Amino acid sequence: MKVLVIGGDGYCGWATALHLANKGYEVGIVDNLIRRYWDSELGVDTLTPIASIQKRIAHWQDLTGKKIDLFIGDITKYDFLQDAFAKFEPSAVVHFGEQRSAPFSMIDREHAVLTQVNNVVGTLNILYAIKEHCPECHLVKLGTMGEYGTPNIDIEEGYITIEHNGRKDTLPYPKQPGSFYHVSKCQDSLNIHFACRVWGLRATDLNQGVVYGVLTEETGMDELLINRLDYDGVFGTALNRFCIQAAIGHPLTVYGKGGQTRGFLDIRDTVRCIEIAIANPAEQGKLRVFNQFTEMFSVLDLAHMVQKAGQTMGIKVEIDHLDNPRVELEEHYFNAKNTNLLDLGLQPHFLSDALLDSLLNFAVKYRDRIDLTQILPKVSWRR
Ligand code: NAD
Ligand code: USQ
Repeated sequence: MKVLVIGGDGYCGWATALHLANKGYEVGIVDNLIRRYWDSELGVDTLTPIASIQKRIAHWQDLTGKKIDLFIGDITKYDFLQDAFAKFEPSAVVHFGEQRSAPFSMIDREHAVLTQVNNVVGTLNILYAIKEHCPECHLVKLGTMGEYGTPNIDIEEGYITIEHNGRKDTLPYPKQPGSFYHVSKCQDSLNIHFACRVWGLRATDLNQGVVYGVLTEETGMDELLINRLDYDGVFGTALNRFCIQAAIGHPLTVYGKGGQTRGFLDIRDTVRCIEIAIANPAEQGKLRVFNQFTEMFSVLDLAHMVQKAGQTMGIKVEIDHLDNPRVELEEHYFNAKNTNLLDLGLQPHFLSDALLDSLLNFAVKYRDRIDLTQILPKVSWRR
């Protein structure tokens, strides 16, 4: 089976491309390497020294004998995308290729527009490419739990059954995104749903929570295959940032009260969830939605867990409550369903002392690469 991994040079995409190749799928990577450019524009860098995509792929082939095709180009350019589809002829497309940082999308008007054009146009082009080249191809699209926001009722997986004035229907779950980035994901979901209903395409929207960790079976095989690990205030995410902050003795940057609760998952489960979604495709004409996270934590819970893990390693970890640069509820109800992937066989790697330990040790190993000026948040939702 041929799987095109769009955004295959990124954090989730690289790990997934190797995992699928290891499992015997024929893999092609599409990426325009824009994420590497955005990093250099902001003056930030991954904690880990990542090789060029060409070197990564060549080294993977040397180690395993497995070939990965590479298409370098921008999916918002339809001619390029069509050409990649015609050459590769995918039976499934996994779409990670978006601008994925909430703070990046809130820098200013230009970054909000860039984010929405890049994400919405890219996804729309993929829908057209599937319709025109391979209408039976299964689209597996990375959405986000942040599409739902933090409603005061349980969060279902994509749809909710509502009774209203004596009538009943199952409808898309209401969306309350928390940044212009998250809004782009909601627009993607609407476009994919429309294409499934009107053109009969099939898709799975994976509403993923915040991913943590860096090693997977494949990316851990050799240092040249190492994955990116972001720690800066724009692209770094909560738990990864906290472990890296702890490793250099920087107080943990909890925004506001820290009662913000989110779904989280280990990157080893990200790759497995994608494999499960591909192996069990959606029905033709349907948009299926899975909530892709394994556990829920508040930001302050995570900070306390990192503090405890640091103590056992002899590292003193302080927790700071910074003025929250975002506009979000700091105390709220949050109870999201996540049974669809479990029912299909996902066996979660729950957050453990061993994982925190290995992430902290990883951060200690590369601590000399850390730029202290990139740790505090600089982007405000209010400006
Ligand atoms: P990332 O920035 O590491 O990787 C994204 C990749 O897509 C990059 O290599 C980038 O160059 C590429 N890309 C972006 N726009 C492109 C375009 N127009 N054409 C071709 N390639 C393009 O991001 P990630 O952390 O791997 O996230 C991947 C996906 O998963 C995103 O859609 C994100 O919204 C979603 N997601 C991520 C997380 C997380 O915690 N990292 C959580 C939930 C959902
Ligand atoms: N937070 C802190 N301190 C930090 C960083 C974050 O308190 O140093 C808080 C934020 O205020 C927020 C929560 O932690 O309440 C999560 O923030 P995050 O930066 O870890 O994640 P987020 O901005 O939501 O975005 C990340 C990915 C995005 C994905 C999303 C999944 O960058 O691509 O869509 O996680 S979710 O959060 O479920 O929407």
